[in-house]
Amino acid sequence: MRIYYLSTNGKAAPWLAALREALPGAEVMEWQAGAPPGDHAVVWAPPQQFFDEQPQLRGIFNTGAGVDALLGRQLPPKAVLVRLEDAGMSVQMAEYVCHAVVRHFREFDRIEEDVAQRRWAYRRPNERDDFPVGVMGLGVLGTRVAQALAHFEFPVLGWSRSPREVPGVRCFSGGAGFDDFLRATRMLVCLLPLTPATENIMNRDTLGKLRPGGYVINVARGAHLVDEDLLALLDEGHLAGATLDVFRTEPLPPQHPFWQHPRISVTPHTSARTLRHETVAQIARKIQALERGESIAGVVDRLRGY
Ligand code: NDP
Ligand code: OXD
Repeated sequence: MRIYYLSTNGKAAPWLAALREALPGAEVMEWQAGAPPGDHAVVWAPPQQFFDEQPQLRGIFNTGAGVDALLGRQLPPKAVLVRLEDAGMSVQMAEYVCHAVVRHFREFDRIEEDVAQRRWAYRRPNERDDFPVGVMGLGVLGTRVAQALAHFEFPVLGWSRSPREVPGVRCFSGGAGFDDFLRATRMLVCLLPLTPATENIMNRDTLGKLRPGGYVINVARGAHLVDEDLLALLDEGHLAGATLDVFRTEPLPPQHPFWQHPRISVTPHTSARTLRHETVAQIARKIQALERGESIAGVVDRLRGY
């Protein structure tokens, strides 16, 4: 069995070593143009040329949860496309989102400003019930995030494509439930996959339905958010702020207004990093299962887009 590893970050060596250790019977190598046919590929955003040269691939394993970049390629029709399921990302995502929610709710930014001025100032505590948090996407990551927020006793709402039940979370689904979900939400978290149905989903119309003083946390993909609409709603005062980890263009261009905006916090696509050990272990288990002819979880439905 031959397995190719392809990444855009130029750090192939430790991945190759980890894959070889986890799959001792396999020939694991970095792909080069003109290389012989492989059986499986472990990839992040590979060039189209790779798929054009490897039409016989049986498994394509993404080293991330979101497969939007891969679905933009022409993939070998028979290969199963497999996404990462958690692999250490859900706890990171829960940390990140809880941090952003708590920082806003507890007004830690303002406290830091006071402290910088050596000002010993108390603020009236906010009421938790006035800060309902709505999580769009109740999959592997969204469910963990919603449950973590519920532990902090925020009112938590969730929205998904099909009906879901998550203890401690008021769940809505589909187009029919979207308006009610938005109108009941003040702090909106996006953990949707990027698909034709979810692109630009955070726009003037939808963000305008959030409760006054709304707050946006985007940890999914930059194309979920219409940048200009967010800026307009912040300027108009309907929204109080945003924490953004993902952007339409990454790295975020130096001249982009998000960098300097006083009520936007920017992080460099770092809310949930791919962890090599967990990722290789999960992918190796799935390759072995496929080789035994077993079915595996995390196979992407290419028509649905996630
Ligand atoms: P999952 O596939 O497990 O969950 C996706 C959720 O979104 C499901 O609940 C699904 O509904 C819901 N959904 C999909 N389409 C729609 C729609 N049209 N309307 C309403 N709900 C919809 O994905 P993960 O939780 O693993 O990951 C989510 C995304 O997070 C990834 O696709 C990726 O873009 C992003 N991500 C970002 C990272 C970062 O570092 N910033 C790191 C990792 C992931 P249903 O339950 O009905 O299927
Ligand atoms: C992912 C990501 O999709 O890191 O896993 O963005």
